[in-house]
Amino acid sequence: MSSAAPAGFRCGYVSLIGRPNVGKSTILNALLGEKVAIISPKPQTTRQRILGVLTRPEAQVMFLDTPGLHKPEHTLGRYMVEVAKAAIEEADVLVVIIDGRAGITAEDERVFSSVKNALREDGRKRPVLLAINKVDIASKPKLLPLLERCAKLGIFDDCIPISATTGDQLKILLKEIVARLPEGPRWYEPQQRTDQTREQMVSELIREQVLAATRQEVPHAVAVLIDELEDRDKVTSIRATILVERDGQKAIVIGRGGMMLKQIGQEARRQLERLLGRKVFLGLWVKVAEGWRSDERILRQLGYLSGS
Ligand SMILES: Nc1nc2c(ncn2[C@@H]2O[C@H](COP(=O)(O)OP(=O)(O)OP(=O)(O)O)[C@@H](O)[C@H]2O)c(=O)[nH]1
Ligand SMILES: [Mg+2]
Repeated sequence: MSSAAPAGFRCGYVSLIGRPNVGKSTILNALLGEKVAIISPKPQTTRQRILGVLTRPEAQVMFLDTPGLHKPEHTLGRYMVEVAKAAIEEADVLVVIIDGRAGITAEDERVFSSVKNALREDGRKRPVLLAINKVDIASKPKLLPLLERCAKLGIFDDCIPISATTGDQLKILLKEIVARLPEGPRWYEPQQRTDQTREQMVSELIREQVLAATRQEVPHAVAVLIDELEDRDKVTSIRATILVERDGQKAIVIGRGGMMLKQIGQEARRQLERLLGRKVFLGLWVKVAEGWRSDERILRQLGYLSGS
């Protein structure tokens, strides 16, 4: 919804782009001061475009958090890369993110090329900022040469070292973003933070707990289907199915004597009660759906193919 804007008010889409695991979602949450995207130490955590709206007296920033750009190996991966590329096209300002501890990797270079190609193809010149994240764990002596190298690439209008975890320099990043937004009225009500449905956020919070509890190939093979989400008198009743791809993964997620699933459920319930502000009953089931990441029917059911 638009409204009469004060003179000089700015509003636009800002896409957060980068390879998996550089901290895009952590940056989004830190800038908003609220959790709208899930985070994990495993790559390819974000699978959808996630809108995060920040409204200030002088501007409304519509951040688009995106899946990490990578070489896809199945239909879900191809969808994720498409989503990220579409967000590049949609952006008024692009923020490319790298991991300051890792420096510029081959995967980052492919991200830079994708950004350059997208800008060349659509012929619209847009500001591109580089955020060098995780400076809290980066080697200080290597940071300055990295910064110089990034500035020399000729792709970025500005390169800003930040830490999403400590909040270091985030204000500066935000200021540089806002300064480059087009002028115009706001699109969302000031109190709106995201366009995700309650069901999507619930599903994501449960998946986050499965990611936190498992390792290696299991996190990639997990999806969460919400079977029931119902506000009762005093509690919200949630029943969800955790999909995995193989029997062995099901055994891992359930754990010995059901201990792992119990732990996932307890932590997820705590997070859900915080999100919903109500007491939650949470029932979790684990189901094998072989090859779901290439199964269009299931992907659609999970909301991963809608609009593509
Ligand atoms: N030390 C440190 N860790 C960070 C920082 N930002 C993010 N992380 C960690 O990096 C990991 C990945 O963060 P995410 O925000 O999930 O990364 P992402 O880029 O969204 O990853 P995908 O969704 O997989 O593309 C998590 O373990 C974060 O806690 C930072 O500034 N400092
Ligand atoms: Mg993410």
